[in-house]
Amino acid sequence: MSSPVTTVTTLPKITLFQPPTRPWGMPNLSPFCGKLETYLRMAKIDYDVAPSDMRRAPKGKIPFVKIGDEILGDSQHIIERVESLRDEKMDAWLTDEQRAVGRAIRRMLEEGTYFVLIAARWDSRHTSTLQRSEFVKVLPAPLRPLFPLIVRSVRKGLRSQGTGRHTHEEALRMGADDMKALSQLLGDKRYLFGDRPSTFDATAFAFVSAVVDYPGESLLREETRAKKNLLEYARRMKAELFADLDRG
Ligand SMILES: N[C@@H](CCC(=O)N[C@@H](CS)C(=O)NCC(=O)O)C(=O)O
Repeated sequence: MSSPVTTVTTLPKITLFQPPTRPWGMPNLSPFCGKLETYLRMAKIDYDVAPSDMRRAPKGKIPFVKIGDEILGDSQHIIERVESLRDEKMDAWLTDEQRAVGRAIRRMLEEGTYFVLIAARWDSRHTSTLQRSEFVKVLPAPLRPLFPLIVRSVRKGLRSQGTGRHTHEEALRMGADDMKALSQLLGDKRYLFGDRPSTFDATAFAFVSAVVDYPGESLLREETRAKKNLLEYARRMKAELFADLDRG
């Protein structure tokens, strides 16, 4: 699979290692993979996609990339590395205050809301159905019977991170309030900071899609879906960047 966009910048060849599926009309099961691919498409950078073999992941997480001969992990480090190689910086037009707000939004979604999203998806109502159905597709066949162990390990991770110490309702409320804040910050603008996209929109879009397109019911999903500007934002970003998505 390669991107449908036209390359405008000469960069070393980029291979994006990520799960190859696009479940439920979202760019990726992983919002961090969705974020990185959204950025590459916004920046009109050509890339190839290859399946993510975790044994090669430098940080033991997805996404990771190969840029020329260099293997790099972490969506943000990758974006910063690619930006450093480009003449045209995507966020050059932002004020210092907008950058600071963007950073706060990004860190809220990636370091806070993300764990609520995981709590919602790995809730026992969804692990035996929705979550299982898509997650096993990206696991090597011999690991698929180990899904119940993965469920246990995800829940253990949530507990040690802290989100898992709250009741399910408390955690979902925190995530829904994050999305309410995002909706208020977006207002009626096309992108987070006006008529032009910034790298922060890659995170915002990937997380909104990861919440609203996931079919499993949760307070996080229902309250986010009630924010019309977030739904419209996700719809626009998909139309602009992901015409090759199956649906949604
Ligand atoms: N800060 C990392 C976070 C990436 C991340 O948490 N990826 C998850 C999938 S959404 C993962 O690989 N989890 C596997 C694990 O933690 O073992 C980034 O921005 O890339």
